[in-house]
Amino acid sequence: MLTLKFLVLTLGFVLNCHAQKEPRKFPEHLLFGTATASYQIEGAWNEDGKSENIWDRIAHQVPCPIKNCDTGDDANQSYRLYKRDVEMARELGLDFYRFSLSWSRILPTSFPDVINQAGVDYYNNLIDELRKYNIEPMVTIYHWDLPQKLQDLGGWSNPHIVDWFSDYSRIVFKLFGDRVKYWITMNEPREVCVQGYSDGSLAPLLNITGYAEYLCTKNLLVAHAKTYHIYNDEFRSTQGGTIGITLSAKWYEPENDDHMEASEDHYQFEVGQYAYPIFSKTGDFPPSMKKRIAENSEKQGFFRSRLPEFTADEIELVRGSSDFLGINHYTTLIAYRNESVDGVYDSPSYRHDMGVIGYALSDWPKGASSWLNVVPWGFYKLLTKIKDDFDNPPVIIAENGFSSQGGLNDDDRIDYYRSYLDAMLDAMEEGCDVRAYTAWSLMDNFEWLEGYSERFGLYEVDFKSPEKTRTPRKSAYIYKEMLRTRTLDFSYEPDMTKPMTIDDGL
Ligand code: GBE
Repeated sequence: MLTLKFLVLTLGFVLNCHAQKEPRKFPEHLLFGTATASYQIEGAWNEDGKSENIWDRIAHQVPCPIKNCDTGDDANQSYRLYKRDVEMARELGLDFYRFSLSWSRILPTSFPDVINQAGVDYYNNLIDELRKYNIEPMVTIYHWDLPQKLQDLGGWSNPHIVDWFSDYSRIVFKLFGDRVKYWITMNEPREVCVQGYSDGSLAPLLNITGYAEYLCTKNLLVAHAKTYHIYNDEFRSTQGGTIGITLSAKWYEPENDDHMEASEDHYQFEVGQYAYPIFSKTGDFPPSMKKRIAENSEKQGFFRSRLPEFTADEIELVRGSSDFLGINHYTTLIAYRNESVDGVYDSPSYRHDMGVIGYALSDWPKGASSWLNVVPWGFYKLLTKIKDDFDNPPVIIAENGFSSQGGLNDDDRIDYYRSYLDAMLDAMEEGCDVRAYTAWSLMDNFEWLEGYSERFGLYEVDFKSPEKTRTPRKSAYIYKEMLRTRTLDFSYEPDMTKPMTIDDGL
């Protein structure tokens, strides 16, 4: 079943793992960071005037939907311990640190009428602490923690969210934009819309598949675009930053030549539904996606496509509304065309509209997360496709990383980072315009419905200890050396008996 090309790639990967590879230099201009997100690390869920968001709501639901009934109530307590977080960023020698803002901490009513000074102080302190040590803040405005009140009003399925979100954005530009030069409007809209509204695997845990995720997608894109233009028109000339969106993007390798179209459809339903409107000349959803959903809708008796249309004004607004394309990439699957993914043709469903199933090969190494297959050549293929499809946009790798069950000797995570960075360098040699690379994550944190059971950190966190003690893993030592030397060295072995040092001279 496998194509020759595929065999050669697989073989190449296996050989790469075992032969001792020569060190490779990273280009001078490539920036390195790590990432976290507000709900996953801050804790302090109801302190100092913060109001309830959709993750607080589901975390407190009975029976609990989250593994081991974990919650983000305390998480890493970064609300209190942010100085330790910045200290770790210094230990690693990061160029930037990516974190997100909690909407309900800054605007407890969800709206601009009340600004919670304690919440603003927290982010000011974090930003100032980073800048004191020459670490650039990279700020995600929305990483999944919608105020519960807005969810009660329909959340991302209500078109009024365009105003709600852009009002919130204008406030954070005003508050923090004098010191923040990298803005990401949204983290992974596909996960917000599909996992949140259609397959019930992220808050708000809705299952309205084939319908709600498309409303969400459209509103979210327009909200993103309006925010981009607010930045452009009101802040860019004085603040001089850069602003974009971050998409999740797996690679889907066709099972064989018969499944090329399936692989393409999957890419369009995952990445294209956002990237195409923003980065192609059309300003609209990918043609193949529009066609598949329209045809299914008609067959099912709808009077119009379940995928809403953009107005001419919205197309103008969305087209070109990103300075860079943020990519969160972790994994690869094999794409297989199956027109009846859910076993039902007749009822509306995102997966049925897409008509593709993905599966992993049994010999692929895996992380602790069920979905995480280690396939570095998929990263290479994804990056070169993005370059070809969208006229080589500037790319920020906003997340890439590996999950384990814990432990300081994380050689599997080190292999992951080395092989994925190797693939990224291959893509850059092909001309892909990658400007920055971000490891997910600085430290273990609240992994959504998996609670604390899956660990992505360069630093291990002892969630039972009062100080949420953070300890560098072997991968932290490796990342530090990589950043210090700007070299991908496949054989460097750190001395973990030595504590991490701070070498920024400050
Ligand atoms: C990111 O999402 C998030 O931005 C970050 O917050 C999170 O902690 C990190 O990755 C690690 O997960 O049946 O294959 O669709 C797969 C990563 C669920 C992208 C989980 C959806 C990973 C895509 C279930 N995945 N996610 S299925």
